[in-house]
Amino acid sequence: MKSINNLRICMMLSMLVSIVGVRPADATLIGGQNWADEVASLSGNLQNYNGTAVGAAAADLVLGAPDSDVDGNGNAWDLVDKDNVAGWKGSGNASVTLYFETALMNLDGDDLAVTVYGGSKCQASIYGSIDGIDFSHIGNIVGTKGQIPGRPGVFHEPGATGLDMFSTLEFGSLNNLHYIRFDRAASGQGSGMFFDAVGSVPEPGTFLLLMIGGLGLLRSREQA
Ligand SMILES: [Ca+2]
Ligand SMILES: [Ca+2]
Ligand SMILES: [Ca+2]
Repeated sequence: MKSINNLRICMMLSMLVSIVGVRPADATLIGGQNWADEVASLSGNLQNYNGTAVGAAAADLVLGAPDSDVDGNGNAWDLVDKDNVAGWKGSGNASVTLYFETALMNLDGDDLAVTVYGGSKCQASIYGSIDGIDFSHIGNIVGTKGQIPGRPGVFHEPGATGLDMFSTLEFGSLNNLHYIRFDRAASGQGSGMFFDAVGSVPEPGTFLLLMIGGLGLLRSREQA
């Protein structure tokens, strides 16, 4: 009898484990990437591109997976695109600190993926922190001269690397970062800069899944 009870307990435990295992993954993990969960703090003039959201309401638009470049052409903001970004233009200081429930790990190579659109003179200084108190400089994202197409509001990703959709940063000796801070570091014409999403660099296998998912989405759009 005892062994049957033990078996039952084992079964219940394994069911529990599988329920836990199949729950819609941690909210932070979407598409295999660990995206920012909360805005820890912000200061200065933060807004989305058209200024329909400002301050905290704008900062919230950086949380979660990228959702602004709806037509997926790498530019914002085409007619179908959404203004789900936060950043700055014009002049003044701006800073936003994002919190990650699951710490960002120091991987081989780049560690942080930033979906960002900016002018040719945009510049942000990026800092990381384990505890939200002590911040270390991770790097900068800087606009590229001649990378602004002719029509206003249609920006390329500044300093995009081989990962194409993202600017990426390497943590150096840092690891397990829960906080990432973006500080505005340039002002005036061409310094506009808007962040769509901030997350971990996708694992190589995830790229394939994202590509397959993207193809499926294109197909369903074509059929619609
Ligand atoms: Ca677009
Ligand atoms: Ca690294
Ligand atoms: Ca967004």
